[in-house]
Amino acid sequence: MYTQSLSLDQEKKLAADTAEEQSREAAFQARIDAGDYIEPKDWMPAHYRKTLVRQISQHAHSEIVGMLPEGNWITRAPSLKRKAILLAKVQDEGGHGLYLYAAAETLGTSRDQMLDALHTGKAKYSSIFNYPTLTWADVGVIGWLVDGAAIMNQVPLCRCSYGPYARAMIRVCREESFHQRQGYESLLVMMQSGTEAQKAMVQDAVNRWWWPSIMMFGPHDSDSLHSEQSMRWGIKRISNDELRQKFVDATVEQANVLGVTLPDPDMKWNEARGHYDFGRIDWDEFWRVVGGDGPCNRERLATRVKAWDDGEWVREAALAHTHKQQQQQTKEAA
Ligand code: FAQ
Repeated sequence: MYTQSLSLDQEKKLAADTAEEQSREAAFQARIDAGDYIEPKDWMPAHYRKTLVRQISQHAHSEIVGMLPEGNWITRAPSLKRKAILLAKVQDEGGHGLYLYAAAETLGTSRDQMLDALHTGKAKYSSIFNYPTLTWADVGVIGWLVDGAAIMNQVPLCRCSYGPYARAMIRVCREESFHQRQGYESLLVMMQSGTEAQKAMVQDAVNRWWWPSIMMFGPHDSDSLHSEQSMRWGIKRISNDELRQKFVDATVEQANVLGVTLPDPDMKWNEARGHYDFGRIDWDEFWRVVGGDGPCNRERLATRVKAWDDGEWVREAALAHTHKQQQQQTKEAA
């Protein structure tokens, strides 16, 4: 008898909790629909928090792994001017990682947890950074195409419903615009006043980076796991396919000005759609790279793990200093 009445109480409590949860979720969705920003101390559904931690931390990892392909060229930049620009760009990417880790931390996940997930291969980062930078032209093409794709994807994130992420993205996007322009300008110099070999080097880099760049936007909307819910929650504002199309339309014109050919025989203007049609993306390649088997996945991860291990003494020293300061403050307060 006793057990039965208790379970009845439990059932009532469960029903009340469910009703309360549903009404909280409805109020939360209403705030999002009204265009409100959600702030760290506000109530949010557990899955909203989880989705944001996943996306923001993947984004942060992409920024710091993204320092590596271009970082390889800092010592080999062709002039002092190009070296200074590249140094500044790579440092900016590190800064973007830091703003983004800080934004993700406001959701209750520590930086150590996020980095551990990266280092153990549990967390993803953008597929694009698993391709090698074989020539100097690759650095320009990364600025033009990779930063160009990143801007297309990230400008709508400045209106993301989660305040700390949206605010971080405003500064990130301003810096990415400079990155895109420096890349395009360096290619323009080579295409307009370079040697035939330099022009061929630019075309070769475009051939290798084009398809991976349009893969950056993620799977087609029909295959995207998270898009529907993320769009309902105002985390994503524009779908993967729509962003990819906007990027293709803008880039074809830029390629014409530059004088390079995009390596897609099916690329052509479609009057009826008012957009460029383009060829089929090799999704097998995309998922292989996302799954850890791209040309540089192992190298990239090993470099990040080594940087983390080599930096241990810095973290220890910083923590020891903080600890000493705290002890001093306690002594002074006593
Ligand atoms: N690479 O359901 P969806 C940059 C995964 S920063 C690897 O569509 P979602 C700056 C996805 O995580 C570039 N994985 O997922 C720079 C999910 O797997 P999960 C990074 C990918 O989240 C420039 C699964 O596929 N930008 O470039 C990729 O709704 C130059 C299903 O996909 C951002 O992170 C991919 N390309 O949409 C730095 C922007 N695409 O998590 C240095 C913020 C998809 O279930 C030099 N992120 N996946 O295991 C986003 O906008 C979204 O997260 C998407 C994916 C659009 C990337």
